[in-house]
Amino acid sequence: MKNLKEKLAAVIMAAAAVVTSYCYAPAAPAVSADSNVTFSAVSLTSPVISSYSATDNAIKINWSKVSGASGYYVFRRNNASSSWRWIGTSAAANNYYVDFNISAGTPYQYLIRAYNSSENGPFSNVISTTAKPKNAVITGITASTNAVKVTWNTQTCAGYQVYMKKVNDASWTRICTTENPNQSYFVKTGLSSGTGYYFAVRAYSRSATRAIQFGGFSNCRGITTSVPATTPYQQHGKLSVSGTHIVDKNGKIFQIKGMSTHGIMWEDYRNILSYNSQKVLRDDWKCNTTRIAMYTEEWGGYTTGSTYAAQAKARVKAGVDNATALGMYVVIDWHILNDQDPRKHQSEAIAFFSEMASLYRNRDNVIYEICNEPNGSVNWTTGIKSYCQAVVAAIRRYDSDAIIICGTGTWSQDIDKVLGNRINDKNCVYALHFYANTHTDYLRNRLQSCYNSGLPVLVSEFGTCDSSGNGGFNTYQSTVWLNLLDKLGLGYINWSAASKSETASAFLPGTDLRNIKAGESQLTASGKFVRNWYRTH
Ligand code: IDC
Repeated sequence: MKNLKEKLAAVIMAAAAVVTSYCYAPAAPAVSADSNVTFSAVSLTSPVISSYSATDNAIKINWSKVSGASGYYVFRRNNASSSWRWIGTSAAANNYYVDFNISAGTPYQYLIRAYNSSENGPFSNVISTTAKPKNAVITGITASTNAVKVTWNTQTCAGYQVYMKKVNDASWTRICTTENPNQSYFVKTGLSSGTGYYFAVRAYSRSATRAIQFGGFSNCRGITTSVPATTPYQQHGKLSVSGTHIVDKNGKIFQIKGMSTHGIMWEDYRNILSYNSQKVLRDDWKCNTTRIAMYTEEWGGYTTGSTYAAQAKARVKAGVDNATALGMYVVIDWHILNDQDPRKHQSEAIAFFSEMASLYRNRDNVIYEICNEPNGSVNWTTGIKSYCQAVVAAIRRYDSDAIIICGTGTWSQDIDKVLGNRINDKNCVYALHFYANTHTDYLRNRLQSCYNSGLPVLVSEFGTCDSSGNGGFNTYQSTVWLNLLDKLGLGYINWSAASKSETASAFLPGTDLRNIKAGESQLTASGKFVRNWYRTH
């Protein structure tokens, strides 16, 4: 801000200049003031413009007084190729002139000459000046994990400087100078994640001699870089079915890889659902999914009495909460087996899944498996499909798009019976279960042909051994299976993250499932094989 006196002086000078220009327009230099202009018989000397100062709305030039002067004519041009214009007159008492008739951020050159009643003195030197640019204003700021983009409004100027400091830093660092008046943003890369940074911008202008005038600093804007997505759910988000695949929020094929509990009502096998143990499965095993096997009939299963039902539900919820806290996908498995025909407990299943779906309608990491393994005489067309339709409809009343896994006949092996006869629902997948030492090429061929026909299949349970769950650990057949599933981009979940003394168990008998350790020390042969596969595929 100019002080009042100067402003007043300028107004008076401007008025005087207008008046003078009507009655007496002093001659401007005809040629470049840089060349030698000589005058004959002069007594006034050439003034010297010694300095200038600028704001964004005024330029003040200062000179040494010339003796005998009655005043000074002030001339201005924009640049060497434009012509000089007389812009005002300054009184003899003054040795400065304030030019308010300027644009921010714009360069100007000035010269003056003294005059008195008998002559116009010689021209002064030329001074190259520039008005300060107006202050840039930061209008936007966005951050990724390691970069920040700062956006500002452009000004009339020569370029911009961007300054940054970390949240607790005392001083600012210049991180960018750009000689481009049209540049309106800068992206600072190489930042730390989860860290706060402040930014400020200023424009600068340049005189004809390239001397700089800085505009004031913009507003200061701060932002915290984001923390990288680390959990499976943060990375992949809501899942859906696309063609034969489960895809993630970005539409990319997503392979479910995880461990199934043993029955959560048996002994202490539910303990694997603790936060600690799930975290080990996520971080050390590289599992993205946990399957909670809630038996319906065996061993205090869900349908064996209200006390058992309440206990089972509480265990399911605790498991879902821990998996959710860890950003893992979680399958709620209505684990029919003895019951054979899913219709046997259809009304309980509808009530259970209605409750789960209304509870978890906003948890996009929750997946419903509505009948583990139908078996016996029931097949897809004679009962499984109608059951699935009824349970899917019950879930869809609350949750319109969660992934639902439909079991298939013969312990979830008859996926071929579903071909051409699917549930009318875009996010249903069909279960194929295999035990590597029992189910070999014929079942793989069935999978391949169903896949080729466009059926979305998920291996929601597999074992590395006999279908009994005990004996016959088979790394060769397990490897052939898992290679095929990887090749097709299909997911798989291993039976089981238990410590029961049987081949399918991943943990040695006696392992504290509530606090499993990373590494192999507690693992069976099957556990070592599966963990290693998950870590390397
Ligand atoms: C098995 C358990 C075993 C338990 C039995 C109960 O491993 O400890 O005694 O269930 O009937 C499946 C089933 C799964 C079986 C598993 C192994 O989904 O419940 O677990 N299996 O037999 N289908 C094929 C194999």
